[in-house]
Amino acid sequence: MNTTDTSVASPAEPLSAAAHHASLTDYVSAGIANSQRLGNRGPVRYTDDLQLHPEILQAYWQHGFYTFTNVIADEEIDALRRDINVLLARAPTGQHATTDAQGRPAFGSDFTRPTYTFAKPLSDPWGGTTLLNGRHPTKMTEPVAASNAPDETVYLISGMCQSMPSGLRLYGHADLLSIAAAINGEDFVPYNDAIFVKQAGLGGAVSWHQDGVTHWQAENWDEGIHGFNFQVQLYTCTPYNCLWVMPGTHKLGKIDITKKVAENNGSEQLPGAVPLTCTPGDVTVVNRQLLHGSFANSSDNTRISLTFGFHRRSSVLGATGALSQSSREVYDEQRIFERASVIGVAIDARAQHYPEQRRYHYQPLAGHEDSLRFSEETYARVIKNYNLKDLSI
Ligand SMILES: O=C(O)CCC(=O)C(=O)O
Repeated sequence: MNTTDTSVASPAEPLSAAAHHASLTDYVSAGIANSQRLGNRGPVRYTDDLQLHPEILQAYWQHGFYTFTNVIADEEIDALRRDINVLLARAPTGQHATTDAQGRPAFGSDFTRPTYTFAKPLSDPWGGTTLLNGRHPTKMTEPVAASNAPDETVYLISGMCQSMPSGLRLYGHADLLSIAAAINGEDFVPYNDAIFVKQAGLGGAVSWHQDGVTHWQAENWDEGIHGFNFQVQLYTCTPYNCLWVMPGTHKLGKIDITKKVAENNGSEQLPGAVPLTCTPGDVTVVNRQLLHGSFANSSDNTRISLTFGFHRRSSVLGATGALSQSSREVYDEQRIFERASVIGVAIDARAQHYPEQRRYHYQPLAGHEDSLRFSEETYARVIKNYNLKDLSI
């Protein structure tokens, strides 16, 4: 993409990618200044008895997010990138295609839930629609992609634990699971996962939203009731391609996003937001009630974010399905056990691959370790199609 053409389009004509990129300049400067004021980022730190350091927890609960630096080692990032590259090379050529760019049968036909979700380049496929419980009420700017851009581009990849050996191992990472326990309690439970693929000059926007959809009116509502999402970053996240968050909004209840944008003269550049800039191997934690979103990636840098979340058990037990899950589903003990068993197999897959690393002991599966050793048998029984049992709220 040519980023030197910064001519600004008139409101009537669609924005070029270059003009879109240029239109973010002042917002990016303000966001960086906001971010430097907060400074809630740093390495994972523990107390002597291996509890996540209380200063980190305090910062997370105050602002609703935290950036952990240098969590995933370079070698593991390389393995994740290799697996993602295979998935991208073997992706169907479009949402309804069955072959990849080389004419081979596309990856994913073994799984019930589609592996790939496509979007038009630089579009905002969810904004202003009723998709995903209508939680993205406004639409981000959709700049015009380069004339040689494909009609559709991979927007999301689902099921990282079944489609990427490195993805399953990542799911059992001891630091990440320790953080999940510190935030949601030792009996925490999984939510879902999705890989956001924001290719340079092509990646779509994710309009401003809060993730949670079920517990806003709950009697016991509080700032942690909808859990959080990790994002493991495989590439550098710049203010132009990264996720933006609005600090502290996880405490405000359900926000009227349409009103907020209207009060900002209709501009999606909401004041006060912070860009979650990262280097490869950094991991962000974002509360699912925090207002967040990302702009179309009109920059020259690709972002790939492995996104997976965890909940408090009490938020999920007895709840009914939402988002990707049908409202007829009830999250009972058995359902939670089956979905949580993915964590058990992931911990063992990681231990087999990295025997020198600390192995996380997941309290809800204590005593089940032998039946959850990573093997062909547990892949077929626990991992394959595990995402049909996601615990979305
Ligand atoms: O990474 C992005 O751009 C969007 C992520 C997001 O909206 C989410 O994790 O809920």
